[in-house]
Amino acid sequence: QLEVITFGESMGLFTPSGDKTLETATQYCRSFGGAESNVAIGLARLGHSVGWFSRLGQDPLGTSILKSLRGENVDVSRVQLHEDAPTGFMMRHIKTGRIEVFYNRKSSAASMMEPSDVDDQYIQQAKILHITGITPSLSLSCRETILHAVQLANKLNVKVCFDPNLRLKLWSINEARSTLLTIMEKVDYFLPGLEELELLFETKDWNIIQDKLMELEAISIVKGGNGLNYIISKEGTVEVPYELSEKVVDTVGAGDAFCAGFLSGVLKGLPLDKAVERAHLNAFVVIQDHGDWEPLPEAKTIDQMLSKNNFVER
Ligand code: KDG
Repeated sequence: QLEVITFGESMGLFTPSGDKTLETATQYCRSFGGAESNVAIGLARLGHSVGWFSRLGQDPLGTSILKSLRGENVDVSRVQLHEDAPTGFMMRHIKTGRIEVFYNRKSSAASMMEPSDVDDQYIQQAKILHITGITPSLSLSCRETILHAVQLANKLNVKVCFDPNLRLKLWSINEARSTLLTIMEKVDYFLPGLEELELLFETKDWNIIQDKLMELEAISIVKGGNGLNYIISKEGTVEVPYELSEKVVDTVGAGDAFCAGFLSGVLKGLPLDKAVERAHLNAFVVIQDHGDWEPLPEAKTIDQMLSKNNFVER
């Protein structure tokens, strides 16, 4: 029995070591990244049972991603390794807040996912299916796979959590808009950032944005980015204030950490504002260190932060 199932592309991640650019660096740190597998690791570290599936190439990047996720206690029993398509990779350089990303993921194994990759029995056992808007941008068959998975989860009464994760390097805003707006109508939890909403709804008017979210069946959790997160449902808007971090090292992966913390709160049966508080704390920890998933905290750390105990390791 798994509490959460998620799927999407994970890729090798190369980051220049030292202060060089993607083009001039000769030494790179290798890790991996993928929004959904980041969420899976986050949930596993918080003590939840979670499965992630995808297609990976039968190559060193693919097998190392598989082993790392298995080592993080993520169920990878439905992952397929393919000999005829490679694991994608990305190169990323973060300098004074500016993020430069290069993707090499066209025709990757993951981009070949098909609706038949979604195993009904596997999904049926879960309480929540977590998806992101990256997957439908990868290929037509990935778009069909996401729509099929959402439809299946709706039919099986499995709740769906959706982070739009708008990636304009992967598709145009018009393509993204039509697909993501369709998906958001069919989910239970919608976790966008404020900027993403402004782009998707083509307005910066917060009142219009709130009205549009209130029309949805979903409960929306909006990452405000300004010391306030918002819970928006048919009943209205609840503001959940949070403390801004003084130390920001690397914000990549913060959204995934937020999703993992939120879902953990929901699975624990907490009121939504408490789940959002956990979401924020999870992200708060992640932005203070390097790596998309490496700094994700264990449940113990979050509990200590919540109980305001001094965090003394020894
Ligand atoms: O959410 C963090 C992601 O940006 C990263 O891990 C890679 O999934 C990724 C993507 O497609 O950008």
